[in-house]
Amino acid sequence: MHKTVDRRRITIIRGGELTGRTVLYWMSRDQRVTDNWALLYAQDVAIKLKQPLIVMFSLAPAFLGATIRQYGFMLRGLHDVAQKLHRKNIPFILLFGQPSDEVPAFVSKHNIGLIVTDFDPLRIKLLWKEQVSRLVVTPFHEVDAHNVVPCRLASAKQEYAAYTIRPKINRLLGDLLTPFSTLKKHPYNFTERTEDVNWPELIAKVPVDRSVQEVSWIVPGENAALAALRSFIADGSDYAEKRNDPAKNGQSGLSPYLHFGQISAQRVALEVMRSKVKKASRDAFLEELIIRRELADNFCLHNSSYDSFDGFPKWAQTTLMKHLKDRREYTYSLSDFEQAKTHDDLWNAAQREMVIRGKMHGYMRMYWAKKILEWTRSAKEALEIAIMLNDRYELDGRDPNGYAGIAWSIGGVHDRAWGERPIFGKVRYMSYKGCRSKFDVPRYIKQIADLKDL
Ligand code: FAD
Ligand code: FO1
Repeated sequence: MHKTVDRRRITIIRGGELTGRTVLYWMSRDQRVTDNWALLYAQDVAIKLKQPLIVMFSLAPAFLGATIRQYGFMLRGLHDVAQKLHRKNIPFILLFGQPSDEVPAFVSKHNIGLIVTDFDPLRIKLLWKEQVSRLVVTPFHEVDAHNVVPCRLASAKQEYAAYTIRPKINRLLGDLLTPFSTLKKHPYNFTERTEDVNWPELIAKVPVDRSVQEVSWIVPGENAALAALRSFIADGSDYAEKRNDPAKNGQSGLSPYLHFGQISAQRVALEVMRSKVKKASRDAFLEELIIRRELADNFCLHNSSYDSFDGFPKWAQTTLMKHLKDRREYTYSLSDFEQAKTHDDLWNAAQREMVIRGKMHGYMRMYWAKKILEWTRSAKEALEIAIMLNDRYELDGRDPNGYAGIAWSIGGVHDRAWGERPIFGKVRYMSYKGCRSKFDVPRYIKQIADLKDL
């Protein structure tokens, strides 16, 4: 039925004969025009059927605690998407409200012949799709446009750790880490009237929590994402040495773009692989970008308790329960944590970095989450606080990487048992002293102190 999109990326949610009617791409996770397999597949089918192609985004009012910080970034990116699609003769339509209500109504109103959507392992997204597929009779196909190796193909079960999924992914990379085909100017017109979105008004008026301000250090959208990739490639050669040093700016800074799908991980991998970045850094980066990131999707897809204590491996649940009553030298409340009011200046700096910049350094995220375990009364409480703060302040929050990263830090997910100690049991411990041996702690603290308050 199509030549450019590998069939293994496609899951038929609802089958049925494809009749000659408009094809819809319900865009959700992969919010970009270039390098988007779901969009390319939808266009292939529409051209085969000689039909118009339209793209729709269903804007949910309150998505997993997101604030104007994340909605602003996302909507500015979608503005880019709408403009790019217009130039390809593909209308972009924004719906507002619960997707389970809006999408079925839209499908029947516009007599859609095929719904294509992108893959997302989060519970809320699986629920939306399940609700929509119960309310429509239209054929409904899902395309994994987020992963280089489609999540459903890489493994049919929850993988234990990076070392168990790595061979399964590497075996398929040759086939799937391919160049992208190009989106054509669509040859068939959608004749119904669609009203343009007033983006500045929408961003000013969208009814979301505005208590966390937008950030200005990063420009949203596909073009800015590609520029960020280019600048990472230009000076990413010491990624291997610098990536774990919060005092140095050694990460790529791509996670907000990857989270909102404003850039394709496959595009990032292709460009890094053919770049002059030194091999050790290329390998270290691709391990994170492909193996770690796709392991997180695998965790969320196959572990429905990805954001709760029951999602931890049995050994971790047992050891944490055994140490539940251990004396805590410090215990802090959610607001102590949120306002960075602990006794630990390094932890406070990481918290302030997240609150002010909306992006905590990757190395500090591990220390940050582990200390929440140490300074609360239980792993359950620690998990709730870590997820709530991460998803409220991080631009890249509400993402499988976050649920997996927090579960790794607090519940030993994708990690092994370590020497037993109070509170942590056999869950890996991290200490202030350990950080001091790894990087210039005072320098990092000073840098954060110099960040101007928003
Ligand atoms: P780089 O080092 O440049 O990495 C490039 C890309 O590789 C990242 O954008 C990401 O897609 C992927 N990657 C890197 N490290 C990891 C990892 N450990 N797990 C999965 N993918 C990874 N990442 C998020 O995207 N959203 C989150 O909410 C989030 N929360 C986290 C919470 C905790 C407690 C921990 C330990 C990690 C969390 N991570 C999260 C993973 C990781 O810290 C970030 O992806 C990374 O710091 C993003 O910055 P970067 O793109 O500059 O990283
Ligand atoms: N996806 C949607 O389809 N509709 C939304 O309204 C929406 C809001 C949103 C807000 C913050 C955020 O971080 C993500 C949001 N997403 C939304 C989902 C996002 O596109 C990703 O699919 C998931 O968050 C990651 O899997």
